[in-house]
Amino acid sequence: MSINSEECFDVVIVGAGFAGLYMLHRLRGLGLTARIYEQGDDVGGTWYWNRYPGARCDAESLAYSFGFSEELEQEWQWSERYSRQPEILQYAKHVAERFDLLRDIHFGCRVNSVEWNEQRRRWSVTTEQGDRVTGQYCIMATGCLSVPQLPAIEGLDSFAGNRYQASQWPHQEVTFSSQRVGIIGTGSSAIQAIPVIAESAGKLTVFQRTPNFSVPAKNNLLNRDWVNQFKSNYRAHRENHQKGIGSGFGDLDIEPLAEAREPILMDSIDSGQAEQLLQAAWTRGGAIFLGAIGDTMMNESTNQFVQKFVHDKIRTIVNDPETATSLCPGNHPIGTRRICVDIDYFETYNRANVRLLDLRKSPISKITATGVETASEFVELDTLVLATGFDAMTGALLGMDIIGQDGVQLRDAWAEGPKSYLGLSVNGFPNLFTITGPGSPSVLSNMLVSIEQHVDWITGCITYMGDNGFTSICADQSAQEQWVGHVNDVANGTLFPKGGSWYLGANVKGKPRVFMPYAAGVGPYREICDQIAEAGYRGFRFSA
Ligand code: N01
Repeated sequence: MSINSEECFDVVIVGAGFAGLYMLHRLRGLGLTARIYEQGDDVGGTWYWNRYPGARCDAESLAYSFGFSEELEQEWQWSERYSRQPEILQYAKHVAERFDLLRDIHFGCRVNSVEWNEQRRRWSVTTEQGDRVTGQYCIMATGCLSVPQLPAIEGLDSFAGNRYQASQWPHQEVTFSSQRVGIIGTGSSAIQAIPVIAESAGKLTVFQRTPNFSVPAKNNLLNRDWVNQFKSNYRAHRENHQKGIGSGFGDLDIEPLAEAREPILMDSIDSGQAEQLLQAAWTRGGAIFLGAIGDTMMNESTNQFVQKFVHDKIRTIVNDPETATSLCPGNHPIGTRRICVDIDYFETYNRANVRLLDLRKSPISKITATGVETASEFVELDTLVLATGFDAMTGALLGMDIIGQDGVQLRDAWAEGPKSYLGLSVNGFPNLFTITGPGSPSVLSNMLVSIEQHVDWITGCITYMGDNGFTSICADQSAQEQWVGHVNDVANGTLFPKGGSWYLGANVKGKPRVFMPYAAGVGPYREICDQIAEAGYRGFRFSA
């Protein structure tokens, strides 16, 4: 264990996922010194940890990639429409090497304390491994879905077979052949893993508490001519992802959405046209299905129309009517929980070796050494997979001691839920920035689009401070309150709060129920951030 006595940096970054990597690159461009601390043993963040079978991105490869370097975007070749986890991890490594970032990253180091020193106007950052450094700025690039959530089920630890967690998957190969496998959870992770595990497992039992809406990815190998054509117009596509109506997931390239400047609302079309739009989006594949009818997330009756469309699809795909009924979500409007994007998920239930166990009819009572006991039966298992989600958005931040002005802990400041200005800065925590923090579009958007926007904004802000002789910046209390109020108002104007999802902290016992992301979309959010910067960073206080 090496103890460095107070190395000083301009900036200390926590996390070497895409946010941390791009942030470091931009800070280098400003001539600043920076150190990244990363808990994992390599770059990649979420793509380093989430190695479960079938893990891949639910945004399209050419949209889920960096746009800051034209050379990078031209030279890197994605192989599939939705990239697999190993390819995305390879891309993260390539970015780190190409921009010579590795020399400023300390791996295997978990930051446990970040404390503001008012006299020195610097952050002291300490790691569990004994490093202690200071930075004028501290930037949290800790990811929104990086703290796994284990189910509170009696006897979980007594299971004597193989136990895997989707978000902490082993680095060595895991095989399922001829085994009796059980999986708990039916969120995005499980919906990707189930079809792949089913291919080799002897028998797969899916323990489903809440069915989820999922749309087909329609994945394919990318055609080089199509890619070249797309890349020849990359700037226009990027602009569309950053400012368009689809939250950055890709181009709304179905008729007549491609030409529409405004979303097409249900009121402006008849039900036959609405069906056609949904069918076109379903056939096209991907999460932009939710954008096919523009008021799906705002209007209850539109949402019900879209729900019924998906229910009908499930009933058409799944042969067994009882299983199909169990798979039809009924307790939340579509899109209010993160929509899943799948490859043959519903089709998998037609396999003879796959069985859905509906926990709403027969809840899990306990886990024993040999399997899972429900109210109606005991399921013997060789292998148990947990795909039970994350303590999202605030988990990683509140897992550290972040101590701001007057010794206030972030976890106390956020006791009633996260409060920030723009999801970037917190009152009482000067020179601390959060990339894709609560209060910004983050998890509702293509994360790469949001990461680049935040990093660019922070870079602009630090440049402005240097140019004007400022040494510290802090969000103003009243600006923060107004922003939090605005984030809540926007959420309350949508159906999101009805989802009871991790967006609201509803999956973590005792977590305040606050809708955390900003739901107005990446385009409007970017405009607000830019206007605030142009107005001399309105709502922030600077000190010389
Ligand atoms: O987690 P989740 P996830 N007994 O929270 C169930 C992103 N992501 O890891 O809903 C039984 O969605 C729980 O049931 P319920 C994406 O943003 C992206 O799958 O609480 N079940 C639910 O079914 C996504 O939304 C990608 O009733 C229990 C499941 O576990 C986010 O990560 C891929 C239980 C958790 O689902 C999280 O997805 C993967 C219990 N005690 C993930 N406790 C891509 O980009 C929990 N559950 C592709």
